[in-house]
Amino acid sequence: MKLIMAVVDDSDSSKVVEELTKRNIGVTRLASTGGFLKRGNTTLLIGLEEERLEEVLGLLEKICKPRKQVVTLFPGVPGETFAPYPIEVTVGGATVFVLNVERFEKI
Ligand code: 2BA
Repeated sequence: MKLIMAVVDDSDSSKVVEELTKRNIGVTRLASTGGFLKRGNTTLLIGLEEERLEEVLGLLEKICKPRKQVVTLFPGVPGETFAPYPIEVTVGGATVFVLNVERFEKI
């Protein structure tokens, strides 16, 4: 068994959860915050049989399209001036970790 941890954009998460649920694949949605942009994103925990790994990775790739966006950063270092500045970053896409599951129980 495998566990996928996927960090996705909030705006893509509902579609991913809907597709996984349709396919009878269990998923847990966690509210998370990116360290760089310091804004909300979604972390999905997806436990699945290894045979379905590629199917789910393909689904994430199809739904979570990377796109460019200009965001305004607010530097928060004490003692420095707090001049907000815009930068272009890639959002969307999915940051995916695939872990081996040693044991899986539903008790
Ligand atoms: P954030 O840390 O908020 O990063 C959002 C996006 O900002 C990143 O997208 C990247 O395009 C850009 N970015 C990040 N650090 C940067 C920097 N130092 N300079 C310029 N641009 C930078 P992704 O790389 O697709 O990451 C999306 C989210 O996935 C991240 O949100 C974070 O929550 C998570 N993530 C990415 N890499 C990770 C890792 N190695 N471990 C755990 N979580 C990770």
